[in-house]
Amino acid sequence: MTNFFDGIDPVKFDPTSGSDLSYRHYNPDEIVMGKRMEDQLRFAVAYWHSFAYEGGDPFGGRTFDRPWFGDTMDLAKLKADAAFEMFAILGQPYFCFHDLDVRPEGATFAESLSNLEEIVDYFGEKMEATGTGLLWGTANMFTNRRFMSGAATNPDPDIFAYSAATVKSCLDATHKLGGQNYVLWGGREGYETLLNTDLVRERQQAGRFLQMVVDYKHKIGFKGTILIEPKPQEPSKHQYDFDVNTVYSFLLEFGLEKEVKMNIEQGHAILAGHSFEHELAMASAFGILGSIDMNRNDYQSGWDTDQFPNNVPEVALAYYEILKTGGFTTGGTNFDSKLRRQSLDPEDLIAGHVGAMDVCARGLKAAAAMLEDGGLEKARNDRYAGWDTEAGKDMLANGTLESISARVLEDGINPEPRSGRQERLENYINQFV
Ligand code: XUL
Ligand code: CO
Repeated sequence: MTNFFDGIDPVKFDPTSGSDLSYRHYNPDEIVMGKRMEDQLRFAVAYWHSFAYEGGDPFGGRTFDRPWFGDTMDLAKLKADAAFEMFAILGQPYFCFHDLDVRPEGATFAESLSNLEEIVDYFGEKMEATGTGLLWGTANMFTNRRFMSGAATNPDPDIFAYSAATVKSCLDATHKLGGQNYVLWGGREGYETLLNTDLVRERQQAGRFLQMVVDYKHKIGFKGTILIEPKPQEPSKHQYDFDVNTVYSFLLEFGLEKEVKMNIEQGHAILAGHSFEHELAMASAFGILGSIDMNRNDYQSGWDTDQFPNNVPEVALAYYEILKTGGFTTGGTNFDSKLRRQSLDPEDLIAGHVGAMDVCARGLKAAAAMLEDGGLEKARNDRYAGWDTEAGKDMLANGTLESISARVLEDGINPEPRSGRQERLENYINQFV
């Protein structure tokens, strides 16, 4: 037991409570589209933001004062104690971590590995005792200077090797802890300048690397899903996993489209010039929608600020796409969100998650109501109804420019444009959010 969260009671669903540390909308047992809300949303805490982030920004260092900050195994265990206490206070079913978040870096790879294994055993006992699950594990291959020119895409084959050994250790850890997924986010898999970069080689290296990850997953019998998390830039000027569409063509090229799905992050979608729901709809169309990282960016700064979500209409459209595919299977809602650097108190950490969970619960319920009502699907189907007629189907299947041209002349086809009804659809959405 730590005393970090002393005085903070477990957060309960109580819409009438005057406290900002209770759930007003997140009711884990409420049934939404045939499943308990907890099982639809499958929330996870991001270990890095909640327990490893020190409050720094490019102009100033640590603002947070946490008793577990430091490089020893004892402090890593104290951090784990506090983390599992927070999961229990929030009733969070899952968490996610990078190797670097949970163990001190060793002087050698072997020492880092043994630190990781010791913490994994420590986590294992706590997970068993509390029932908390691991949504996903991942490797941090972007913070240490050895990864400054990339991990799998590095010009130095020794860094590729170090990265392969690192991913093996993190996949082993995830497997041992019963993780539901394994994530690869390539923050340094990209370039700063084309002047020193061989795009063709780097793409080949990344493809081979991913094939090795998938082979190893099968070898050890890991039943979770391998997920790629797209992001267009930051920290690299340009990242290869730019967006869902880019990653899908990469998967096709390396024969991995049936093996790997997407972990889509709200803020990354925005950085790519898309909306969150666009990226989700795209992934769903390709059959590769896996999991989500839930946050929001500051819309003025244009930077990946990883703030807790607070915009119900946006979140509703995201869950609409997820529910339309039948909901999560191995995936879930990971709060890849961090406190602002002035939010120093333990209560702030709880409040950030409580508010975010309530926003997601409202979004989920709105999305379910829209789907059950069916208004959007009906409007969309009506818009394309011409393609369901015999003539429409036949033209697409068998038409040639000549045969179609002959029909246009013969039937005197002279189409009248029809309204896209965007305002009416936007008003429709507003009835639910
Ligand atoms: C970075 C980001 C990462 C990944 C995991 O923008 O989102 O935290 O989610 O490496
Ligand atoms: Co993320």
